[in-house]
Amino acid sequence: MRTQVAIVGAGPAGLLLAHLLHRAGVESVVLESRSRAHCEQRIRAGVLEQGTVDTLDESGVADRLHREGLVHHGIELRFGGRSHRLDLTALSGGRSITVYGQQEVVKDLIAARLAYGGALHFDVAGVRLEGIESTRPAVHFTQAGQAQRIECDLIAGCDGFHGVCRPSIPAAALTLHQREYPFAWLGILAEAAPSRDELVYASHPRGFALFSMRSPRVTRLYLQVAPDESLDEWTDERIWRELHTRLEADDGWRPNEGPILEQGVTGMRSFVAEPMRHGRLFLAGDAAHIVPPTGAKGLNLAVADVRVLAAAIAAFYRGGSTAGLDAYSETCLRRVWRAEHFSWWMTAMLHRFPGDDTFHERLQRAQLEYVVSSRAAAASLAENYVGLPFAP
Ligand code: FAS
Ligand code: PHB
Repeated sequence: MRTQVAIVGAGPAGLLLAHLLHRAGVESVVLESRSRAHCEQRIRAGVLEQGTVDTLDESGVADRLHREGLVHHGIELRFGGRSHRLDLTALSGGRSITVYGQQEVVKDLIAARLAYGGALHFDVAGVRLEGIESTRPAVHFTQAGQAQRIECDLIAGCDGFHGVCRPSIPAAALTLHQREYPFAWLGILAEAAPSRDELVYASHPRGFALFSMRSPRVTRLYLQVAPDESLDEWTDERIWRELHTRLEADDGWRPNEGPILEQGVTGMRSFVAEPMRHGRLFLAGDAAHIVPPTGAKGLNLAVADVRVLAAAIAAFYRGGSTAGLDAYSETCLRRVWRAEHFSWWMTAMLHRFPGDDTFHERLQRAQLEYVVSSRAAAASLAENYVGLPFAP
C-alpha cells in the first residue's frame, strides 16, 4: 500500500491529525492496535481547553460537543475547610473550558473519518517502522493474520506513551526528561447527578481530591492514593467516605453518591522526549510527552501538537516547504514545557507528599492563599488552565 502520511494510533492525536490532513487534501492511513469499541469506551480526560474546542469547531467535528458539552467559566479550590471560586473567564479575558469526555471526542472523530471513507484500520498487530531516516519510510503491520506494508512520505507517531514509535528512534538521538510522583489517582465514574456545576480541586491533610463530571447524570471523582494502591482495598463505601472527608468545607456541600460505573488507578508522571521528530517520524501527544492530570492538559497538548503538525505537512505538500516540519519539534516543545510546568505546579500545590514536613505544608498553604487572594496569581492559573492562545 502507499499513502502520503502513515499515522500510528487512533487516540485523539492520531484521529485529529488524520482529520485535519483530510481537510487539507493530504491522504493518510491510521493504524490502531485496539478495537473500535475499546477506543470509544476508554475513560480518560474530560476537560477541553478553549483552543481545543475552537480546533474541533473549525474542523467541523464539534456539533455534538456543543450540544452535550458543559461550558464552565470557573473552578473551585478547597482547603482549610473553605472554598474559593476562581472566575476563569473573567481572569483569562473571556476564555472558558468545556467538560466533554475524551471518548466522546474520539467517537466524533472516528464517525467523521468513516463518513468520508478515510482509511482507519483497527485491531492491527505487530506495527514496525522501516526507514524513518530515509526519504521512503514504510510501516509494517498485520491485520487478520495478513502481513501488510505501507509506503509513505511521513510517519506520525501518535501511539501514546507505551507505543512503538518513540522506541523506534535511536536512544542516542533522544533526550528524556522525567519525574515520577509518589502517588496516584483513584478515579471513579458514578451514576449521580453532579451536585455542583463547576470542578472542585481540594487540598486536604489526608490527600488531594477532585470533583468533576461528564454529564448532568454522571459525576467523575478522583482521590490521591499510594502509587501501588490496590483497588481491592477500596470498597464503594470507603471511597465515598474518603471523598466526603476530603471535599468537606464550611458550606456543607457534598457530592451526590450513586452506583460506581467505572474505577481505576492512574500513575502520575511528567515526561518529555526531545526532539519530537527524527527523520521522517514525527511524535505527537502522549508518544512524546506526559503530564500529571492535575492541570487537565494531556488531551489538550495532543491537540496542540497535531495542529502544528497538520499545518506543517499541508505546507510541505502544497509548496514543498519543509520549514514547518523542521520547526515542528521546537514549536511544540515551547507549549509542552509551559504545560509541563503548570501541571507540575498544580500537582505540587495540591497533593500530600509522603514524608512532608510542616515547612513544606506551610509553603503549599501560602501558595494556595496567594492564588485565591491575588488577582495576578489567580489570572496566571486561569490563563494556563483555560489554555494559552496558540502561537500564530
Ligand atoms: P492515546 O494514548 O490516547 O492514543 C494512542 C493510541 O495508540 C491508542 O488508541 C493505542 O491503543 C494506540 N497504540 C498504542 N500502541 C500501538 C501500536 N503499537 N500500534 C497501533 N496502535 C497503537 N488527561 C486528562 O487531562 N485528564 C484525565 O483524567 C486523564 N486521565 C488519563 C487516564 C489514563 C489511564 C491515561 C493513560 C491518560 C489520561 N489522561 C488524562 C491523559 C490523556 O488524556 C492523554 O493525554 C491522551 O489520551 C493523549 O492522546 P494521544 O496522544 O492520542 O494518546
Ligand atoms: C476529568 O474530568 O477527568 C478531569 C478533570 C480535571 C483534571 C483531571 C481530570 O485536572
